[in-house]
Amino acid sequence: GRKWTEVGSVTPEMKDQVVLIRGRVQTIRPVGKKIAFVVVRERGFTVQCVLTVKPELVSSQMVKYATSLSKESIVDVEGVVTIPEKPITGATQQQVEVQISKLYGVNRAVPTLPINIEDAARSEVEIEQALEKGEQLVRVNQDTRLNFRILDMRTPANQGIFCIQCQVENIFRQFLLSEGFVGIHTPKLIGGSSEGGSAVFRLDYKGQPACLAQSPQLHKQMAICGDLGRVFEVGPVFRAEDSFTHRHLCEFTGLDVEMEIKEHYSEVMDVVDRLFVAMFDSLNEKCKKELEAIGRQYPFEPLKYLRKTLRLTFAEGIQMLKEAGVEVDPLGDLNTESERKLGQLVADKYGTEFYILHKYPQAVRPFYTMPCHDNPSYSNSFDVFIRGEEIISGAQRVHVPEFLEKRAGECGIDVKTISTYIDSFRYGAPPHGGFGVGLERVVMLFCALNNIRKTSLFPRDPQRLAP
Ligand code: ATP
Ligand code: AMO
Repeated sequence: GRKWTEVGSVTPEMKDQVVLIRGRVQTIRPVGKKIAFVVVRERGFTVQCVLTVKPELVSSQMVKYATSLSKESIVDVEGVVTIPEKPITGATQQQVEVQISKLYGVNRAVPTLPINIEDAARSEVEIEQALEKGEQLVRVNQDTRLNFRILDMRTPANQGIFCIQCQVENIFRQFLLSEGFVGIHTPKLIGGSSEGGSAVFRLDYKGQPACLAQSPQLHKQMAICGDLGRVFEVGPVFRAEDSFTHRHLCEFTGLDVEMEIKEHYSEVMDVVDRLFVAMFDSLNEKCKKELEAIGRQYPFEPLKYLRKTLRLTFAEGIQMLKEAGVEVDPLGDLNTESERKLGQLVADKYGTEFYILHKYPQAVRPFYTMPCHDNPSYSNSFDVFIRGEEIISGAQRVHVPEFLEKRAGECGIDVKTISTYIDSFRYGAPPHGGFGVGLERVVMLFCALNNIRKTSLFPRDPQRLAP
C-alpha cells in the first residue's frame, strides 16, 4: 500500500517531501481560474493545500473540479510540503502548506449541510467578534448539534472530549487492575429497582415485571458475597429522570467499584483518592492536545486538586455554609445550589476543586447504606465533588441480612423484588463498601463544560431518543 500521512502530523520538518493525505474538504477558496486554496481536515487537524495550474501537472479543469466539491466531501490529496511566508490562519498546521499535484474526490457530501463545521467549532468570544465584524455566521444551538451529532462530532473540541472520555475509562480500568480489582459485568435487566428510587424504566420480561438497572449496586455487592474480593464495572446505567437539567441523563456510563473493607470505610475513600489523583495527573500529562482543543472552543481553567484529597465531614460542610450565611438542614440533603456554594468555599479555603464530603445523614442515603456505629443519624457514606458538583456517591454497605431487610422495608421497597439480593447475605458476607462514578460527569466537570450532553456521544435525556 501507499504511505499515508495524517494531517495532524504534517510539520515543517517534512519540507520538500511528497505526502499523501485523506481528509475532508473544510473550505475551498478559488482565486481566479488558476488557483484554489483547499483546507483539508482530518480528525480535528487542518492543513491548507494549494492547487495551482501547472503545465502537464495540474490542468485548469482540475481547479474547476476542485471548486465544485462540496464542504465535508472526502478527498485524497498528494503534494509537496512547503513552508508559507506567513503562518496560515485558519488551519491547525500553520507552518506548512501542501502544493497539490493530485486530487481525487473519494466521496461527496450533499451541497447544503445542516451544520457548518467551522461555525460549530467557534468559541463564544469568536462568535461575538465575527458578528461585530458583520461576518455571516450561524450560531449552532445544542439541539441542532445533537440532531446532527455526527457533524457536530467533527469539531476539534468534540474530537478532544471523546478522547478524554476514553482516557478516563482507560485509567479507571488500568488503575484498578493494578490494585488487584477484578472487572465484572452485571445484568442490566433486573427484577426490581436497585436504588429504591422511582426513576426506573419498567418493562415486561416475557411476562415478568422487570426494570433496566439503575446501577450495578445489588450485583456488585453480590460479587463480594461470592468472594471476588475487589471488583469494578464499566457499564450502562439507566435512570428515568423526568426533569431536564444540565447534569442528568436517562442513560449514562457508570464506573463502579465494590470492595471488602477490613476496618473502616476510609479504605474506600483511599481508593477514590489514589485513583483520581492518578487520573487527573495522567489526563494533564497525556492529553495536552485534546485539552487544548477543548479549551480553544470552551475556555477553562485547569482543575485545582491536592496531592492528597481533602476530606470534610458533612457536619463540617454544613458549618462552613452556616458561617457563610447559608442555612441548611443539618440532617437533610444539600441542594444543587448549596453544593455549588460549598464547592466555592472549599476552593477558597483549601485551594482545591476536588474533595470528598463524608458522613452524610443516614436519612438521605439509599437503604443499603451502613449507619455510623456511634451515631445512627449519620452514615458511613460520602459524595465526591468536582467544581462544586457531584461526580461520585459511595458508602459502606449493610452486610447483616436482617438489618438490610428492615432498612429496605423502612425505605418503602417491596422486599420481594430484591429477595435474592438480601438472601446473598445469609451465607456469610464480609464487611464491604464501594462507590459509583458518572463517566460523563467526570469529563464535563474536569473540563468545566456547562452541559452533560456535551460529553455523551449520543445523549439520552427525558426528550431525546434519537439519533
Ligand atoms: P444522585 O442521584 O447520585 O445522588 P444526583 O446528582 O442526581 O446524584 P441527587 O441525589 O439526585 O443527585 O440530587 C442531589 C441534589 O440535586 C438534590 O438535593 C436536588 O436539590 C438536586 N437535584 C437532583 N435532581 C434534580 C433535578 N432533576 N433538577 C434540579 N435539581 C435536582
Ligand atoms: P448515584 O445514584 O449517586 O449512586 O450515582 C452515582 C454517580 O452516577 C452519576 N449519575 C448520573 N450521571 C448522569 N445522569 C444521571 N441521571 C446520573 N445520576 C447519577 C453521578 C453520581 O455520583 N449505587 C450508588 C453508587 C454506590 O454507592 O456505589 C449510585 O448509583 O456522577
